Amino acid sequence: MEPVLDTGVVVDCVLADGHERTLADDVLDGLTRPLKELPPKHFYDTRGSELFDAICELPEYYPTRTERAILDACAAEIVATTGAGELVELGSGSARKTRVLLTAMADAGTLQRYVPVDVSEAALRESAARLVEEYPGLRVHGLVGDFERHLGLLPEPDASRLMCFLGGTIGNFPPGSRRRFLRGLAKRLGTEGHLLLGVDLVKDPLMIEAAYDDAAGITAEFNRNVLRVLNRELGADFDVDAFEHVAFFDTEREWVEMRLRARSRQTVTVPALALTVEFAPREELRTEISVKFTRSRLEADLAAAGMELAGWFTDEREWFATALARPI
Ligand code: SAH
Ligand code: AVI
Repeated sequence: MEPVLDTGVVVDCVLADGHERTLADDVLDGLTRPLKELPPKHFYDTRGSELFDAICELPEYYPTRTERAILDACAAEIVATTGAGELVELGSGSARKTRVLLTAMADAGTLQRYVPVDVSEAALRESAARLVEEYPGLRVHGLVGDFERHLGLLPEPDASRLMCFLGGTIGNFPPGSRRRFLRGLAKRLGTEGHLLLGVDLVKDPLMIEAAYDDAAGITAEFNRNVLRVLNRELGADFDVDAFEHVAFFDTEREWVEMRLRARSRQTVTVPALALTVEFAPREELRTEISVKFTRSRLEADLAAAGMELAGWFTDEREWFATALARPI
């Protein structure tokens, strides 16, 4: 029998195809509402993940580089406080900033295992392969799945657990489900575990709007990519160019919204769902909200989820924050 090569990487995949991501249910539910809406997780096929990586490099998109600078400054302190040996990462994507945490754990001599969770299989497999090469002795146990539905399938902790949710992705949840989600995370930390949350902060609306409507049009392409996913996965016939990208900051709710606005009347069929959807001229489809936080808003969310702040790290201009939380 051929010897099985021990690459240090195990990947559990619980998503068979687009349907497994609840795409069909979400489309049927979301496109038949008075305000049409789709959840943002469907952006992230292989092309969507690449477009997101390109967004992270844009001059207007400040969250990625600001969060990285915060992590550079505070990773050693976080590892010392938590004694973490295992890093679980939700929505890990290409795991670029994760290296800052893994390096701090390696430097402290605690690093054992990395557990990335993402719906984007290609991004997860590529980053897992690169990380085991970069960190000798690191074990990676990935989960290709939906962090809203599959966290029960995470491996049991095998060292003190630090769970991280970077990039401000927690802001893509509406407020009610955000608290429910955080409550679920608290249960997976164990008594010794910690949660590290990246949150984008409330600031000048013009700066936020520019970050979600860049001059090069990459965010617009990322936004329209969800229509390509529907065309491919469900046989829909969206004319992708007939929809324009819209991004605006809602000052009352303190979140930025991305929408797709029909340039003219559109009739779209979705054969897989036996569905026909009409868009009036200028009718909008909401594709994402991205909540901007204050420290007190996050503290209230954590309290509602049975957690408390154990650390709050931010940049000089207070554009972004990295919050360390633990169960009460
Ligand atoms: N953490 C990275 C990537 C953020 S982009 C960073 O900070 O730059 C959001 C990531 O979450 C993407 O990789 C996307 O594929 C993943 N994602 C979005 N919704 C998800 C869901 N419901 N379950 C699992 N992964 C999800
Ligand atoms: C993944 N998430 C935190 C990004 C955000 O900023 O809300 C997704 C994104 N949407 C547009 N640009 C980036």
